Amino acid sequence: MTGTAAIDLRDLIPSDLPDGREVVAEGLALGEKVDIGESLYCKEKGVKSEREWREIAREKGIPCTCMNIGLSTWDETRDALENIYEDALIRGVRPPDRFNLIAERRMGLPKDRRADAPQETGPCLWDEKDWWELTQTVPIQPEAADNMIGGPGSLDNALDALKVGITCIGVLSQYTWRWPYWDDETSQVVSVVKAAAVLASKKADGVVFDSYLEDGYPGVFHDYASYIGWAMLERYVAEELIGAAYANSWGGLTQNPVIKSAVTLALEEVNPNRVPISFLQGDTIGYTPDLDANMAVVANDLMLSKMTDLRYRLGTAPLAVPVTELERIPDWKEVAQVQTISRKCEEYLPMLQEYIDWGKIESLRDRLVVGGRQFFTTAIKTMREMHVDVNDPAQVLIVMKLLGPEKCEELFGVGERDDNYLRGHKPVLETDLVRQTMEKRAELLQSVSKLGPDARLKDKKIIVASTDVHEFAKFLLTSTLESVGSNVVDFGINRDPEDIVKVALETGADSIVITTHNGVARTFGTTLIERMKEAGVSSSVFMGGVLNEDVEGSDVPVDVRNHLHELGISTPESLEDLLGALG
Ligand code: B12
Repeated sequence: MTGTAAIDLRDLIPSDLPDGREVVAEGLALGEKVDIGESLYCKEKGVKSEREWREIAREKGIPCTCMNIGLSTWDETRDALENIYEDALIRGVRPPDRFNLIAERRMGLPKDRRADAPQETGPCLWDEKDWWELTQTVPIQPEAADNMIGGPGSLDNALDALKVGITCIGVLSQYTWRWPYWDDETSQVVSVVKAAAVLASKKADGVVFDSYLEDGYPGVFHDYASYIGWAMLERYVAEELIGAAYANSWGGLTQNPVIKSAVTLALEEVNPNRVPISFLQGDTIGYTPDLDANMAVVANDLMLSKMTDLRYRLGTAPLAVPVTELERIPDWKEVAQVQTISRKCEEYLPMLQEYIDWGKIESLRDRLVVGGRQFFTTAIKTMREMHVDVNDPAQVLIVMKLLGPEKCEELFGVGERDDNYLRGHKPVLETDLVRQTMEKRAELLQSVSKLGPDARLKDKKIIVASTDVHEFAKFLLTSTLESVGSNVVDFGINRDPEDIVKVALETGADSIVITTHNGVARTFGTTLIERMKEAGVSSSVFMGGVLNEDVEGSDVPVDVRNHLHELGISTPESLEDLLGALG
């Protein structure tokens, strides 16, 4: 099934990787020199850190809420925060407790590399004033979230965040990402470990190192038991090897509220120090283009998350997802709208709480915990057997990253061995997004087979690539094209235009099919076509996914399909249309 027996994990370690323990020592020393600022929120609550407040809230049964926010610039994001705060006061609901700053991907690069890197959706923080305003604009506590810790610029961000009073900083799982034009794995992992050690030096002050699991390999795992095992591995590195307080957060890629409740409880079971789960992300995959119908998705998702939080005193903060999720980044009104729904749901909790059969949810939790522990134990044992130093945080992190999600699950995954499943095991509990994607794939393949064979597609050489981390659409694209006999070159995810042109030259591809989601469609398309012209590559180009980009004068990204058409790039409406166009 796997062929993984042939992999020697030790071989994955780059020869220039320094001893992770020394990197930790450097980070601890750096952290000692930093003074943590005071945020408006902590001041208002009379606490030193967000963690301290969460622990009080969980004791007293006070529900907390969270939101994601990241408009195209920091100024727009700051104004949105003010608007959301005022809107809550006007409506008479409690304002959100916290927000995740969804910063732009450039923030993951070292400071001196940010200005010249390709721009995507989301704000960048350019100077001290921007950072300061994060905690001083309104009393809503920020998490320095996306693109803060994980990339090669992690250390810069950890230091800046602490200084302004941010005491929950993530996102560990994002260390598995690749940043545009950055291929130095060693410096990236060193920056992450050092940043984590800075946070470790402030553990006694309540500073927490967060990880939103689905941003890393759990987002593409097939089994929820693997989620739990992966979280245990991250916790082992962050807490036992580096000494930080590790919290996780999760939930966006799960539609079924019962499953979400069980997985959350399983994560709490493997959280020995009871660091409060930072936030419970709302469902992002149950939405349709019908915005009214999406209201039901938000309400159902929030109800069970909130009930789980209060009953088990988790001290977490459920995050309500705006109903426009499918389409683009939300504006402030859309965030405020679901925030109001979230607070209203809290009134219903006491009415419903006692009618839930928690026994069923707990038995699902228990199965996941057993599976997760087995995943973790197998991973550590296998690394040890292959002479990976499991006491070195840099080695463990880099080995897990370079192994990749498929191999991780094939090697350490649990559940009965069964070659009918893609990862060689029957999952303990199949993940929602993988199940949805497999159903979609079956539908697609059936509808394509109805179209009948198209000789023009057979043996056609087609490159398929994703510009970013989103890979489910790429999986559907390759499956569909392979099913009609095309010769598919799967060029993977997080690709730069220059690399695609190189492969097009090497393979003599007839067509290039790009899937993109991060709001970079116009810039990516323009660069790709320019580089193709320079290299004399004449393959036809197709793009799909979320075809938008930030433009001056709009706080949310706008559709750029017309621009792509002017460049000569086709944007078929569906995968079936793509086949027609390719033919
Ligand atoms: C899953 C997901 C993630 C997962 C990805 C897991 C993985 N490894 O694949 C995680 C959590 C990691 C993630 C991260 C991010 N995400 Co995301 N994500 C989604 C989500 C929820 C679903 C996307 C998905 O996989 N759908 C399932 C697949 C099968 O469907 P699909 O992608 O829509 O593709 C279909 C069609 O679009 C079409 N299609 C797609 N590509 C192509 C190509 C061609 C040629 C054709 C013809 C058709 C076609 O065919 C598919 C089948 O119908 C969407 C919101 C949503 N509900 O759609 C946001 C979304 C795409 N993400 C978004 C963003 C911003 C991000 C981040 C940049 C956030 C951040 N700042 O950290 C990061 C990415 C960082 C990085 N390094 O790249 C935004 C994009 C916003 C925008 N451009 O306006 C969205 C829309 C959410 C939102 N509303 O803010 N994300």
